[in-house]
Amino acid sequence: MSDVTALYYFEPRSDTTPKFAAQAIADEETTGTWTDLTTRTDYTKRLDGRVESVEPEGSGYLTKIAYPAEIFEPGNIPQYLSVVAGNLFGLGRLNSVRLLDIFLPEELVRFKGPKFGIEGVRKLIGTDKSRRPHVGTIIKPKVGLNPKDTAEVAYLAATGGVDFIKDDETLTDQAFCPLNDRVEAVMAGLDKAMAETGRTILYAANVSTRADKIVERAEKVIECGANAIMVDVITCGFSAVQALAEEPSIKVPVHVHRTMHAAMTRNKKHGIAMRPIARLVRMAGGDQLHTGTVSGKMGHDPAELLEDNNILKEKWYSMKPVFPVASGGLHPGKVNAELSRLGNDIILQAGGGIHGHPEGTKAGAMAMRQAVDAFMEGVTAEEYAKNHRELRLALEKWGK
Ligand code: RUB
Repeated sequence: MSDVTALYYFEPRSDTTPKFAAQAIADEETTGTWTDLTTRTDYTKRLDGRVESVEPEGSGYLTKIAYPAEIFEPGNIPQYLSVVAGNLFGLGRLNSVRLLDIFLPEELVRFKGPKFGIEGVRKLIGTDKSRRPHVGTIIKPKVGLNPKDTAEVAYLAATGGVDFIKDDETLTDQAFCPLNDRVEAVMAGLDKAMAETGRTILYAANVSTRADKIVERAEKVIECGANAIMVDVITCGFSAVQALAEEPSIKVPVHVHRTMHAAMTRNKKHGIAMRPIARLVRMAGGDQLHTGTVSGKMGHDPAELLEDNNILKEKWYSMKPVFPVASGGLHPGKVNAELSRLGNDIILQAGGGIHGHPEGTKAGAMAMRQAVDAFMEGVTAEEYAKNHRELRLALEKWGK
């Protein structure tokens, strides 16, 4: 089996050479420690990490470290992370270190991956022929609505044209909006919308909770009618995504949100980039994953984002591609910028950009869809807005 390679950016402490700092990572994560060991016998030395390269990059260095595959337990993502993204972040010899990517041999990528993936989700929605981008919404306000009002907002968004509706990350099973009641109410609203429009609209109920309850919670919401589920991968863990995706009784797409990710991903010098997270979510079986926008409200690096989305979509052993989700501060005026950079295999999600429309949720959903239609027809949003009132009102409120 070939080695696992990890790519890091790092800045060494002023009294440490770059080579020594990189070696400290390789040692810490394999057979070594800060001193010689009497217990490091010859037969353990085959499991030593190796510094493959150290090259200057900006104000620091890039290093590739090879870890022998034998130190990984196949299928155990938490264990993979404790090697490639473990104690190294706290090493005093490094002022900062950021995991940029990981390259795993096939034997360590023997995961089922997404059950649905891009094609499976497209088939459910009915866009496998048109190939148009999907439009989703997050019910807003993110918390506060009761099940009846949540269902009404979902119904309006659905009849306005969204393909996908999700709970916000802070909404789980609070007393003001009990989860199962919410799912039953929302799905009744969506059934009505589906009967009226003939379209399937997915609703991902947020099942994020403690490890020992999450599968049970997902099974219950599916029993209540949910046709998708949502989980927060950083707060619940990769194991939660895997448990949900690999559970045979769960036959709906798994939407993966990433709240808290920026604590790791945002700092360019320290932490974990989105790329390894994207790879692991694909392995764990997420069908849709938030990766960011090129023009939205969250910090973003378009070059990194494009490559992250590529990691989700490119051929990777036998695993299906994951649908990337662009979300955060989007509105109809930003659709063209997003689609021109991100392509058609994307879910554009707008919360405020739909429910904040001057004429309400339904008009907001219509405006988002009109902006997507304009893009598909190769027309600017301004041009399209001349004959589409909802889009015009959105552009007047938010601009481009
Ligand atoms: C967006 C929203 C999402 C964030 C997550 O709401 O609720 O949770 O986009 O960010 P709005 P990311 O459309 O009102 O801004 O997708 O970057 O993880």
